[in-house]
Amino acid sequence: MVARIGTWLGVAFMVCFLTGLVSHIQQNPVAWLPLGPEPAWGYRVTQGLHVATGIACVPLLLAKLFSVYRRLFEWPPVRGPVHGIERGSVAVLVASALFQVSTGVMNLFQWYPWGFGFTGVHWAVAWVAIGAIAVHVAVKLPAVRRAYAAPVGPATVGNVEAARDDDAPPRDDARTRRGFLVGTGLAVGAVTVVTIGQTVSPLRGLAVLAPRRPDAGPQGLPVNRTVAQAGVATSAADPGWSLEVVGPAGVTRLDRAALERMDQHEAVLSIACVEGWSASARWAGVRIADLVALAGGSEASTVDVDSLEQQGAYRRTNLPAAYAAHRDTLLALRIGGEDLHLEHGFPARIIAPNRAGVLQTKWVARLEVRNA
Ligand SMILES: Nc1nc2c(c(=O)[nH]1)N[C@H]1C(S)=C(S)[C@@H](COP(=O)(O)O)O[C@H]1N2
Ligand SMILES: [Mo]
Repeated sequence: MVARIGTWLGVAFMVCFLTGLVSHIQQNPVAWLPLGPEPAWGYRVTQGLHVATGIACVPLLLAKLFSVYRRLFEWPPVRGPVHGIERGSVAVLVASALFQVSTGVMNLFQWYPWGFGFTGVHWAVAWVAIGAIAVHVAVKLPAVRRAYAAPVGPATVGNVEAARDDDAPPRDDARTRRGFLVGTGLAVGAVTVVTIGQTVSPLRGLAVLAPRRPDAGPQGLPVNRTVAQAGVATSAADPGWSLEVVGPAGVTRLDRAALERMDQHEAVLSIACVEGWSASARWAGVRIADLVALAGGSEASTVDVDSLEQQGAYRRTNLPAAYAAHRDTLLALRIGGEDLHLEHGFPARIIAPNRAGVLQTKWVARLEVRNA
């Protein structure tokens, strides 16, 4: 039973780790793994999986701890060097796993009662957790093999000594273990069903525990950072707004009317928030590639994007060349045929395929085109 719950937990953690890696690299690009705008749905899937498997880890981790907790208090705590290393790795594993799952869930609710930056610490501790898991799996592999060789019946006991003693537990114990596995499976199913609707829209009616519903908000789209939170209520609504475009050809200013006179393009793209919700919309506006050309840039240019927002971690972002040149990467002016709502980034915002929600900058003030 312990081996089985451990396997599920290991798989969930691995998926969480790999999808988290994708999210981190997208926000902090590295040369060895250039992530691009294709496939358009990529981030929606990887981040949806990241949050769904993270949530599934809550009951799995509790079940796993419950099934082994007596051993956590074994005496003496250390019986030798190898045993000491193994016990130490378990301590690190339990602490880091609890830390990752709880801070991840708190981030879903944008609740930060701690004094450190969430993303940096969540990223660092992910490596600690995955390392401790690797050690734990390596140490436990023989026991896991033995466990899988037998059914979850009387002969398989997590505690091998008991089996050797011929001290086979009564049949009811086998039933209890099977029941515990089924119960854990049901708990995982239940937490998934009440949250997955935040990204799988046909199930949105069931998403009673998801902090964001994919259709709750102006223009049928949730809002993460509001105009008020960003402090742009006045500047974004100012009719005198114009976009500053800076590049090798010089500085150009374009007001909304000028942007509307340029070639308009449509793209159906989703906002996929790091917090796991995602929602699709039909966007329309000017291709970033056209603005890059106007500024004297090329297909190899990158674009720095500045928001009207004066503070906040996401007031400034960068479009790598592959994104800036993509036909569906837009400076969006409209959603579903209507002018962008102020909350969604009026007068203009970035929308690009396969891009983390945090990078889909709202209330754009300035684009700086840089040649590589
Ligand atoms: N300027 C600015 N743009 C921003 C943000 C922000 O904090 N500031 N938040 C981002 C995040 S985290 C998400 S998920 C999307 C959400 O877009 P929406 O509010 O239109 O749904 O906007 C992004 N754009
Ligand atoms: Mo987000």
